[in-house]
Amino acid sequence: MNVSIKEIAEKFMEYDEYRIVYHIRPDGDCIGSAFALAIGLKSIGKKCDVVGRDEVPKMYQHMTNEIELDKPENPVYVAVDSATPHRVGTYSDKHFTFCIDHHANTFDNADYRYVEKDCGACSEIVFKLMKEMGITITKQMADLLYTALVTDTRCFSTSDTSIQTFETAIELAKSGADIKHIGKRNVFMKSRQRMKVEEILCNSFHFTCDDSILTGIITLDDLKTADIADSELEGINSIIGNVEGIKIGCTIRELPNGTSRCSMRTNGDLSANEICEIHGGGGHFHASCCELPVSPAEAREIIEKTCKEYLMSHK
Ligand SMILES: [Mn+2]
Repeated sequence: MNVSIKEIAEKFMEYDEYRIVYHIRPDGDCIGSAFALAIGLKSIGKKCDVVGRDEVPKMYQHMTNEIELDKPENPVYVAVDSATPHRVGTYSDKHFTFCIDHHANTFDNADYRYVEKDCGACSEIVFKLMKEMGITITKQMADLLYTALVTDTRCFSTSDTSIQTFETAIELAKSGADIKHIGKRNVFMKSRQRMKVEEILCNSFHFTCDDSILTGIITLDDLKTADIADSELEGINSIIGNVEGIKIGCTIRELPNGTSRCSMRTNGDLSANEICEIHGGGGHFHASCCELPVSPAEAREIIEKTCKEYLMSHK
């Protein structure tokens, strides 16, 4: 059931034990949102833990390791930043009482769902919810929420960045978020390994349709060559969408199970969400994903064909 922010805040207050679940292959937004909400709930006397199929990416562990969580015995489940039950991975068989998200959301069986489609980051909504519950935002919460905000909007540059995004940032800065360092450290600074894998990606570029469609590939072997883990690639899918003149860009990443995750970026009136829906995926208007059960090379052929057809039907 879809509810208002006020209603979901009221419902939140009714329970005492929570398990917050972040999505598979976690990013800064789901990690920052989940842990900020957890310490916020703890600050008003609730019992709470945070779980996910995959571990917290290394770059965020310095923020989350120090957080002491509870061991709730009979928690209600909360999904953050997860568009579908598939996104909560090994927890998808659980009953979810709450779902808080900013994607084209199909988490239909959650009891109480609050979604702001295409808002900059899920943390904007979590911030709103915490304020609505009367939680005082500490520096620790602000750092987590601000990290989520800048990583998902690539430092206020995605088309989902809005006035609300900036207003949230201001309030988080006032609550002590380390605005001098968090953006640079999490969005712009790159390791040598990261530079290498980006070079490999750029070398794999293939332009079609008068250079309006661009695809790139990162294989598991490429990760070995660059000596980098998949969990350290956050934001890499946005490179392709920033190539001048591109209408549709797709970064195809080989997954350990042999499938290919295709991250679509579009510009202007073209909807990445609509293109990904053709292959059972989804996400945001300009940034979306789908998974194809084939190799990256085969996925490239399929995706280029789909994009070409989509482009032709939207001229
Ligand atoms: Mn997000």
